[in-house]
Formats: sequence, C-alpha cells, structure tokens
Amino acid sequence: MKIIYSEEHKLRDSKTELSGGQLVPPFECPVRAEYVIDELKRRQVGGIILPQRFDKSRMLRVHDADYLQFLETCWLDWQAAGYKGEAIASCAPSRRMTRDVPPREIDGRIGYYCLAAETSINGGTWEAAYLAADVALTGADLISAGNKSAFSLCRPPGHHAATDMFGGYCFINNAAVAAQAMLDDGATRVAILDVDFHHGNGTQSIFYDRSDVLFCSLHGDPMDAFPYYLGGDDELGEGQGHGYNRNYSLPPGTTYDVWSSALDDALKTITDFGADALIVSLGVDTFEHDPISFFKLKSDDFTHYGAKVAALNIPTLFVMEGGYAVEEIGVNVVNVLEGFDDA
Ligand code: SP5
Ligand code: ZN
Repeated sequence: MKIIYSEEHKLRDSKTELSGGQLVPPFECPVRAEYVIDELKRRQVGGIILPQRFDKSRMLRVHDADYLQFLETCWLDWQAAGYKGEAIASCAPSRRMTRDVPPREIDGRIGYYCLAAETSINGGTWEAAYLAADVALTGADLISAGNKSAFSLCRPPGHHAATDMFGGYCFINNAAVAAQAMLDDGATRVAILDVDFHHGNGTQSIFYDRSDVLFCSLHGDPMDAFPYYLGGDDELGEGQGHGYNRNYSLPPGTTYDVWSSALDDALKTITDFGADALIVSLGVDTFEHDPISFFKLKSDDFTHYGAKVAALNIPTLFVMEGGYAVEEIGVNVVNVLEGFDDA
C-alpha cells in the first residue's frame, strides 16, 4: 500500500496544551508521526510518497471560507495584539450566548471558531494543517485512480474539526476533505469508519444531513470522554441523512471482545450501504496504555481488526488521527495496516 507522508508535519509543534488546569507539553506532538514512519520503514509496509499540493478549493468543499481565513491569520493577529503566549481561547459562544457573528478582536474570534480550549495555535500550525489535508487528498486521488488501499499519515489530525471549528488537536478535517474529493471525482457513496478513541464530532456534523456519506464511529461514551457534547448512539443523522450516522459509545475499560462486536456491527452497516470507497479515521488511542483514553486494546488486536476491515473488500484510505502512547503508536498503526494487507 502507498504511504503518503511529508516531514513538514513538524511545522505543527505547539508548546502548550491546557490540561488539568495547567499548560503542559501537548500530547499531539511531532514525534508521533516519526514513530509511525520509522516503523513503516522498518517493516517495509509500502512505498512512501510525498503529497501533491492542492489549492484551497478542495478544503472549501467542507470548510467555511471565513474559518480558513481565521486559521491562516490567527497567529499573526495574536502576535499583533501583543500576547506573549500561544494563541488559546479563553471564551466561547456557548448555549444562550451566541448570535453567530465572528467578532473583530482576536480573543473573540479564536473563541468563536474554537470547540475545545486545550488546543493552542502558533506559527506553523496553519501550514502543517494545510499539508495534512494535502496528504489526505493525495491518498483520496490514489483511491479514485483505482488503488485498493493507501495510508495518509496526516498530522495534525482532523476528525474533531467541523465546518467552522477547530479543537481536539484538529484544524482541517482531513478525512472529510478526502471523502468529499472522492465524491467529486465520481464516487456515489463513501463510508467513513472512525476507530479513534474519541467521537469524530467534526466528521459527523459535516455530513449529518447527507446520505452520500455514511459515518460510523466507535468511541468512549461522551458521558465520560471528550468531546463530551456529541457522539450519543441516538444521533442518527437528520433530513436526507437520517440513518446515515451511527455511533457506538463504549464504557471505560472496554476490551477488544466488546469493541470488536461493535466493529462487526459497523462493518455490516457499511456493507449494506454499498460504499464505493471507505475511509478509516485511524486513531490508535484505543490502546490499553494510551495516556488520555480508557479502552484496553492490545497491540495484537490492531492486527486483527485490520484484517476485518480488509474483508469488506472496498477500496480503503486510512487517515491518521489520534494515539498518544507515542512509543507504541508505530507498532499499533502498522499492525492495522499489515493486518489489512495480509488478510
Ligand atoms: C484527535 C484526537 O484524538 N483528539 C483528542 C483530543 C482530546 N483532548 C482533550 C483530552 C482531555 C483528556 N482528559 C483525560 C484525563 C485522563 N486522566
Ligand atoms: Zn482521539
């Protein structure tokens, strides 16, 4: 399988994450991708290629123009305001407190476009987020051109990013941009299977009222886990999209036997949908030793579910999402891809 990767992901290297009331070094850090690429090379899983560059029009298919403009200029605006730290939201338009107007002042603007304040923006963030979308789009084009599989090693991740919101370490929704590109290139139906520990709230909301994209997500119950405010099993889609959104919320301590039963149900739903292509939002923060998550998957389990995905026999693009047990992230990701390849 072709692997799409640019070492320029390291342009996303913020110094601060708001966690437990402290500013700490971010869980989502450059070394993550380095562990993955090193393990891919070590086990010779596939040829590594650079992303192509795309203009903004492909991102504008799923994101608002004013939002992209905000991401592009946020760091300059923040510095111009004279702030010394990284750009971080300190207020947000929560319920009963929104008139849907982006303020002029940067504190107001960053809050307006933010869904979670843990994520800081600094120099290089926009450039890396744009490149991650290019990595996903290059993978989408490989699938559209008839390849059976590809792996877009995106960083920063994307599945929390909505039409006009960043957070959860995400800025551009790489999987959503890729799905839309596949549809624009002739696919009729695209399924997205989100196996990251966290609910893919951004991907869900982008496609919530559509029947051409099926979204299935397995995740920590939002009553107990980030992103908290979306991801319930009763969220089935709306309008034309009703029946095309499926959530599988799972409790703390979930092991592979329970997790894989939910996966089997999601895979059956995807088969019945009749997808032309599948995108796997591949987060490996389901791992038992992940520092911010509470599932109990073991490294061998990743191989096993890679094979289950392969059994669908649908052209598949894997898109990197989360996973914060950095020393094991490479093994766990490559286990999924090898499990898929060897099936
Ligand atoms: C892409 C992705 O995986 N994003 C995840 C963003 C999660 N950010 C907030 C994490 C809060 C975790 N609190 C965990 C406490 C553990 N004791
Ligand atoms: Zn995650």
